[in-house]
Amino acid sequence: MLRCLTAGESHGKGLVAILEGFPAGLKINIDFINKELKRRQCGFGRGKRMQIESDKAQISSGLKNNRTLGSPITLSIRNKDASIEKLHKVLAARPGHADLAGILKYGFSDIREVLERASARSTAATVGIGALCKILLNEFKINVTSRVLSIGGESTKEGIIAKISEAIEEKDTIGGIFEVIIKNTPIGLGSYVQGDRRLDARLAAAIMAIPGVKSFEVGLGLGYAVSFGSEVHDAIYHNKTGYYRLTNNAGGIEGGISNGNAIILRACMKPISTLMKPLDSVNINTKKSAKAATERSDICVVEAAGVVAESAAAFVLAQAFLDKFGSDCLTDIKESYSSYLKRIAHA
Ligand code: EPS
Repeated sequence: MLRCLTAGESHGKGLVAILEGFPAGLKINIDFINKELKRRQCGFGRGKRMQIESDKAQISSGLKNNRTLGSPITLSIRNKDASIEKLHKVLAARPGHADLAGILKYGFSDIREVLERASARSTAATVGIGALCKILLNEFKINVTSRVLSIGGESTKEGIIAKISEAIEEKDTIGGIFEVIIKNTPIGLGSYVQGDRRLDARLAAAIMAIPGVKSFEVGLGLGYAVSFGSEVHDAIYHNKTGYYRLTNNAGGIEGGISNGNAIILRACMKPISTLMKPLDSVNINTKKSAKAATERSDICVVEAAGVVAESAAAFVLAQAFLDKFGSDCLTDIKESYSSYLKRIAHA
């Protein structure tokens, strides 16, 4: 089974990711990975850290002549700002972040020791892993993209820019909704036989694991709550090319299994917790009222969250794909995939 672990603090030496269970024989283009890392740093409203870091991936295992060996792939991203030992103590928890729960859970007396790992900086490693998975999925013409649907309730370009500008003006932050679209997924990834094998359950966990994401839906999502079944379930037809639907309210997944339609996911990224006009908080030493800590941060990260969510989804799709078609060697996987497609074409 495809597994991954990430490690690293926002101002430590850097971020590390290990991807285990990836097939042998795949050519890896490091430039593509670095382009994905660059995409993560973009977006109107991103913070000053993005001008400091030019995230580049180093791969130190699992490849020979840029081709995978089937052994664990170690990817690292160095931090230019590696000032963790010199940074000041943080004593007033930021409402909305892991600060207060974190120091109580781990017994810290400095919130810095929470925020270093809780920071969204960790998503650079997620994107490194996701880029490797996108290269694999691309071999089977499966592609993953994202788009911003709305920011602060605005969905036109002008409205979005105005809303983020207003947040900048007001020293505030703003969130919004992004969508992830996965095309050319075959029927049959995931399964109904066990909750943790349902593809939508795995995608939900992966997207909700992105710092700041507060809601997740597939296809019509909450729209199902206000509809009759006859209005929303996607009727099934068949012609010489096989089964097809005229609608995709299910967002490409039924019963925990991909149904061959585009997988459509939507999620809400909350306004960043660090506010330059901080909210009321408490000094964890004196227990006296204090304004929350203000750290260098972002105004709006919805676009970046969409890029991170692409990677999180790509990992889940690669995992489900390798579960179904094998994970040792790219040539065998291609053969297994093509015989499966032949079988279901005539089913
Ligand atoms: C981020 C890096 C962090 C934050 C931000 C996102 O770097 P620094 O703390 O040095 O500025 O800017 O983290 C958050 C918004 C958050 O809420 O944790 C990044 O690389 O995406």
